[in-house]
Amino acid sequence: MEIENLKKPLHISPSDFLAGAMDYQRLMTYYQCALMETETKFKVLNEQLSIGREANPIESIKTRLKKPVSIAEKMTRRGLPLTVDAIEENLTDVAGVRVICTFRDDVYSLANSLLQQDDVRLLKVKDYISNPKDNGYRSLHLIVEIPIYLLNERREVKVEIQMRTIAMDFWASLEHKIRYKKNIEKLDGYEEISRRLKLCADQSAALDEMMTETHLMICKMTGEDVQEDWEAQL
Ligand code: 0O2
Repeated sequence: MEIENLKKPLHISPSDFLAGAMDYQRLMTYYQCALMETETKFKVLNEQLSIGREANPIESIKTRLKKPVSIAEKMTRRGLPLTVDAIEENLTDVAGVRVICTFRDDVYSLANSLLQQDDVRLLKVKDYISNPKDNGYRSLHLIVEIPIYLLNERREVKVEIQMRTIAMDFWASLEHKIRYKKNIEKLDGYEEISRRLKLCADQSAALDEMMTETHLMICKMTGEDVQEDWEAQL
C-alpha cells in the first residue's frame, strides 16, 4: 500500500525540513481562515433565512482540516509531489465544511444564496441529491474559492462544502463508519451489505421527501413564505 512509502525515512536537511514545515503550517493557516470565513457566511445566511420562519434552515455546521496523513496519502496515490505548492494546486478538499440542513430545499436555497455572493467563486458542483451515487449517497458538493484577508494580501482559498439534510447525513455518517473506504468489495457477503445500505438510503430519502412535502403543506396552510424548486437555479 502506498501509505507504507510514507513511513520510510526521508533524506532531507534539518533546515529544509524546518522551512518545509513552516510553509506547510502557513498553508494550513490559510485553510483554517477559509474555514472560518465560510462558516461565518453560512451563519449569517442562517440568521437571515430564519426571519419569518419558526426555525433556522441550518441544523449544524462542521468544519475540518484534512489530516497530514490523508493529504500525503492522496498526493501519493495521485503520483503528485509532496510539496506545499502541489497540495495547494491539486487538492480541493483540504478545507472541508459540512452543512446539515433541515430540508432538501434549505440545501439549495442556502447554496444559491452563498453562490450569489460576489466574493465566492464556484469551481465545481457535484449534485448527488438530484443524481444520487449508485450506493445511495446523497449530498450537494460545492468546490468554491473564497478570499481571506491577511496582513498585506488577499488570497483565494479552495474549500469543499458538503451540504445535506439530517436524513442524508444520518445515512452518510453511518455508511462512512461501517463501509466507506474499507476495501471489502471482494469479500463474501458484500452484495448483501450493499443491498441493505442502498435500501436504507432509499428509505431515508423517502422519509425526507415525505417530511418535505408535509412541511410545504403546513407552510401553505399557515401562509408561510416558501420557495420551491431551488435546484433549477444552481
Ligand atoms: P473522507 O474520508 O470523508 O475525507 P476528490 O475529492 O474529488 O478527489 P471524489 O471521490 O471524486 O474525490 O470526490 P466526491 O465524490 O466529491 O467525494 C468527496 C467526499 O464526499 C468524500 O471524501 C466523502 O467525504 C464524501 N463521499 C463521497 N462519496 C461518498 C459515499 O459513497 N459515502 C460516504 N459516506 N461519503 C462519501 P473522501 O476524501 O473520499 O473521504
